Amino acid sequence: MAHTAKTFCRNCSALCPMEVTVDNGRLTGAIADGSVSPYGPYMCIKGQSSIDFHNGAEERLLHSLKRDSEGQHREIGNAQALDEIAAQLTALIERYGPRSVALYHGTGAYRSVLGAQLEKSFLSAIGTPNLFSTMTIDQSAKWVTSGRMGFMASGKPAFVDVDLAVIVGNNPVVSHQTYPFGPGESGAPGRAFAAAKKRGTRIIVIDPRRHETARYADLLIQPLPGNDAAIFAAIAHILLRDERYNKRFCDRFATQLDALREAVAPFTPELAAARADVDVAQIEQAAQWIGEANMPFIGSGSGPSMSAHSNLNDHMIEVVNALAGGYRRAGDPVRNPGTLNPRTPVETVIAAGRSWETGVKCRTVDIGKLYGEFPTALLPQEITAPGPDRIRALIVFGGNPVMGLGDPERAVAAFGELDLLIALDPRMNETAELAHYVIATSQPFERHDISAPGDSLYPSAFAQYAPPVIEKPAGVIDDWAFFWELAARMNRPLQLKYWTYGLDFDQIEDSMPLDMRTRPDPEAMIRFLCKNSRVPFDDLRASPSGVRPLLAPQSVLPARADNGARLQLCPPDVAGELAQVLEEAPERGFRYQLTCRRILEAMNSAYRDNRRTRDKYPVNWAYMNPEDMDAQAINDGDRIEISSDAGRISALARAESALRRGVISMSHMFGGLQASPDPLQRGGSYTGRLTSLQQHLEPINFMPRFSGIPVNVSIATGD
Ligand SMILES: Nc1nc2c(c(=O)[nH]1)N[C@H]1C(S)=C(S)[C@@H](COP(=O)(O)OP(=O)(O)OC[C@H]3O[C@@H](n4cnc5c(=O)[nH]c(N)nc54)[C@H](O)[C@@H]3O)O[C@H]1N2
Ligand SMILES: Nc1nc2c(c(=O)[nH]1)N[C@H]1C(S)=C(S)[C@@H](COP(=O)(O)OP(=O)(O)OC[C@H]3O[C@@H](n4cnc5c(=O)[nH]c(N)nc54)[C@H](O)[C@@H]3O)O[C@H]1N2
Ligand code: SF4
Ligand SMILES: [Mo]
Repeated sequence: MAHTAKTFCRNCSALCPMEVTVDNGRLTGAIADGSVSPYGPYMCIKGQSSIDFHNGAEERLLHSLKRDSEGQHREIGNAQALDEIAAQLTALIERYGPRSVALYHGTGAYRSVLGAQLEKSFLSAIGTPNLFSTMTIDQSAKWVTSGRMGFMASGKPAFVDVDLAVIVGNNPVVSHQTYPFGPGESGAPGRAFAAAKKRGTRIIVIDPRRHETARYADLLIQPLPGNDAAIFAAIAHILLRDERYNKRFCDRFATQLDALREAVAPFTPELAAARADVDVAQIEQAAQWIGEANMPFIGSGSGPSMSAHSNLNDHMIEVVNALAGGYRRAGDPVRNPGTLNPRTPVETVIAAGRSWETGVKCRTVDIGKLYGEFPTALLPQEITAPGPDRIRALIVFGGNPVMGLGDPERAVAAFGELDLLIALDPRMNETAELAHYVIATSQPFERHDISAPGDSLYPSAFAQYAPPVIEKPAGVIDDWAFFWELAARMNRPLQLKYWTYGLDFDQIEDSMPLDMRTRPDPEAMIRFLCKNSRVPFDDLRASPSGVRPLLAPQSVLPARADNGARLQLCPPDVAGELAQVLEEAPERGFRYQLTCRRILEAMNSAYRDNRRTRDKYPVNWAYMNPEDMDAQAINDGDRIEISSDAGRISALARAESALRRGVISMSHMFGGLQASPDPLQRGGSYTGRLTSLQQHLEPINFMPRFSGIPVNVSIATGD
């Protein structure tokens, strides 16, 4: 008998509420559940694909695997695998110390709530500082900015309160990535943009590509990539030149305005326009609108964070947001004050912490932690550089780092030197292929979750509890249970805490010590996470579509006293980086720059092999401007060679007039690790091959260059 059940999707941070149909122990369908959702009914194609995946598409793993001495993966029971892993980790820690163990937290781990919390407890229990995540190969430029500038504890305005949205290198209509990095709403993003247009919100998009979100733009600037620092330095220049910045805000909350004035003086709009190859008038226009706005939100996505001068790009974008006073002020509405984790925003500056300058450092570079993590681009050398405390065991939780890192020669070789590589994943991805153990984990619909990852991101207060709607296959294990079982075997007691970014796990006092003899009840753990919730757990359990608590209007509180902290608009290292940009000559000998791009159908490497994706993307097309194609006599569908100074790939060209000239736009993590002249045969082209993990790394977070990569293109010859 078929029945329906309420749950929510866990593929991305929109966490769309959905209603699934269960028939004879199988999921047969899913529709959006808009009954309580803060976005109304909404679901994207990946919501459907997660049903296919659950039913075995993409060769979902139904049991765990162990690699034998011939390199073949063979089925192994979870209890046996856990016994062996626990024994090996214990021996490594005894012999080499806790630093020999590391963990990589991938995109699949963020929305596996109990797993992610027990992961933190596990690392703390064994005492290793070696936590890496996708964030340092993504947008940790934002973390660097808050570490160098400080940030406003009042937070940024909700989209409904914004009168100007500036969207830089971010395509939320496809990626659903918005708050707190950029303006918008993650669920039903198109609807939110359409409503904003109706309200009269001005929208500026700065992106080499006229992308899906750009259809809502009032002003579209299509720069050459890697020039956001120059563009925003020029906008700061104009705002200061014309005295159009928010003087009241800056006098009260910012400092180093004189240093900033001096540093951006040479960044005339003409200089930025020439560098970015755009009209000066467009930069002047953007600055004028920013100067006129009452409540602007200037934010960015992965584009500027992945291109040259990543940290500086982000810093200058934030500088302009600060000059415009783009933060909530005392008395401003707080549309979502948090449900599970209630917050009361205060109008005060949190001082620049520069966490990477103190505390525990990497082995191979004198750099400390950024939001509790080491830079992922350093992971290969932290494994390979000789020394007693080198990383010898790596747990990959919901990730595909050998593909995500790029530079396969270096990354794959380093992973090959590990004594123990464990992949915790429901897919046999490229990293799992290299792993000694692949632990097959359950699917979201089979486990207990709570909407903690969306708690501060929803446009209004909302929470949802998702118990399993279907039983998990016998051979798979919940992510959290993997950590608990391992810790139990290693005699390391775990504690459940409500950890969120910015907190030090060890310093969180409120905890639920776990019984290490009997597997904890996941519902009891979720109940603990709801301890401070505005909606009691029992009410959440009784309302499977979620709850929107009725709250009295909340507003930002004034600070009780001035804590003395100010936003550091132009610290000396930032001024130095700006001076460097000024002197820099364009990278010679390259005709194009390759930029990043996400597709609706896939989530990085996940769902790339779903049939809904493959219908449209037998390969990740190399999109080019048609005039560029004509100039090189390249036709639609032609096989081309793309080469950077780090490597080369073959790809299939596709015309896209929405793309400006001089840019090639491609999605990442297609094509597999093996180089191949035939993209069709490999299901695409692996763009990571064009990135180096030794050259072009940023200071502080060691962000590699994944966008704005200088490349040349030629028509492929032979096979
Ligand atoms: N459907 C789907 N959703 C996803 C993902 C997915 O794979 N698929 N991935 C998730 C992840 S891990 C992340 S990090 C987020 C990312 O979310 P977004 O950042 O919104 O992702 P992209 O679509 O890559 O958008 C980046 C944009 O930056 C532009 N760009 C490239 N270089 C530059 C530059 O130098 N300057 C400027 N101004 N623009 C530039 C590109 O043209 C592109 O439009 O999305 C998340 N959501
Ligand atoms: N060249 C280039 N490189 C890039 C990028 C780029 O734009 N260009 N983008 C970068 C960015 S922004 C990111 S975030 C990284 C992505 O890097 P990764 O996170 O390392 O890669 P994903 O492909 O997202 O891997 C997610 C894995 O999690 C698994 N998974 C999904 N749900 C669950 C779950 O509930 N539990 C468990 N255990 N596993 C689960 C999926 O099956 C998948 O294998 O790549 C980075 N690398
Ligand atoms: S936008 Fe798509 S992938 Fe993201 S939560 Fe909603 S249905 Fe899932
Ligand atoms: Mo990402």
